Amino acid sequence: KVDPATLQKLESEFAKFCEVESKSLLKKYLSREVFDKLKTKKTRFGSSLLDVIQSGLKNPDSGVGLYACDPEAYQTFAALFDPVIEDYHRGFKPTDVHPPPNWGDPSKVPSLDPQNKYVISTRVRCARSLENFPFNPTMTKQHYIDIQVKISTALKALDGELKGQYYPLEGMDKTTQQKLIDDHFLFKEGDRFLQDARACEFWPTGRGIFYNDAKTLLSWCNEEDHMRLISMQKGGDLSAVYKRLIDALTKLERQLKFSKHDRLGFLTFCPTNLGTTIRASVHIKLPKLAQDLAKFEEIAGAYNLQVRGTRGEHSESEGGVYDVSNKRRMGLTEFEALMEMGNGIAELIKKEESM
Ligand code: ADP
Ligand code: CIR
Repeated sequence: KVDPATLQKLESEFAKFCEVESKSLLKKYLSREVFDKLKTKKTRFGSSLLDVIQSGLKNPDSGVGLYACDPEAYQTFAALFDPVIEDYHRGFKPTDVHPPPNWGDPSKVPSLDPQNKYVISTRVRCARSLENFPFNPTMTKQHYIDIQVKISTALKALDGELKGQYYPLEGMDKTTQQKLIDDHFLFKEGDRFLQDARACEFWPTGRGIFYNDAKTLLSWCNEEDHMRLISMQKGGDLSAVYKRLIDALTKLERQLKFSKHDRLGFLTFCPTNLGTTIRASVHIKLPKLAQDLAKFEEIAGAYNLQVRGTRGEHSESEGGVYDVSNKRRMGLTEFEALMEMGNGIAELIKKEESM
């Protein structure tokens, strides 16, 4: 049971949140009824509802506003997570089961922009958690260190085009770090949504980045998730980007055991990343469509696409460049998630050309 001080804090924070305006899914689904049902619950890791919702309470401009403080949170706080998951992943119901992994045939993926007119670069990433480790807010300093050893060791086994090196954030000079961020290779530092979810403890311990010489295969260690694997390159060759991700992941799977849930698929810290965990994106310039951002977002939304700024989530567009990706990651296969982006981008380009 939750201790009286936490319960009191939950009650007062919830009362305040009821007065605040917010478009977040937390606001939409944390009714008094759901709150009362969950406020005294605790997971085996000792996490309470406060640990799940604290980021969204402090940041009313969140899109979502909740995180799974530990792997059990999805079960314990299902009354809140389930409707958020159903809303974000476009109709994935509490009775639905995420399909088994299916990467399809990467050679069947068409090029996004054969004339090289609109697409600047293409990126596909996935997220993985390591089995038997908790998530950020419940991780000790030793967990961060142990995960970094496991992941950097596994990455060392990659060879050929995939061969690269792991660079811990600890000891990296600020200029190098900033250049990697500016070039879209490295995660940013000081994300307030993650900080307020207590996902940045012991920073920079255990955090780091792996990349090959060409910086076309990258991996992030212990940022939002234990591991992110990223394949990216200039231009619109989605097939090549996707194939590289599959090759690297297949090799890593031989050495690392990843957390997978019977119903939810691969487990991640943020409910938006569950299931396939795939975010396939392009950096794209569509000057006519982008003239009216609200309209652009509405059209993209009709193809289940999400629009982000040039530096990713919660950033603005720079020089007319947008990051457009598949929004849902659950209730469909990896191949379908990828093609959702591919097909949607083809439609957006058609629309741009007809304007
Ligand atoms: P994610 O959680 O998917 O990694 P973010 O929105 O945090 O997403 O973005 C991470 C980084 O990846 C940012 O620097 C962003 O600009 C970069 N990025 C995303 N898509 C592309 C792309 N198609 N080409 C180049 N950089 C990209
Ligand atoms: C928010 O609610 O805006 C942040 N907590 C981020 C949510 C989405 N995160 C993601 O797609 N990885």
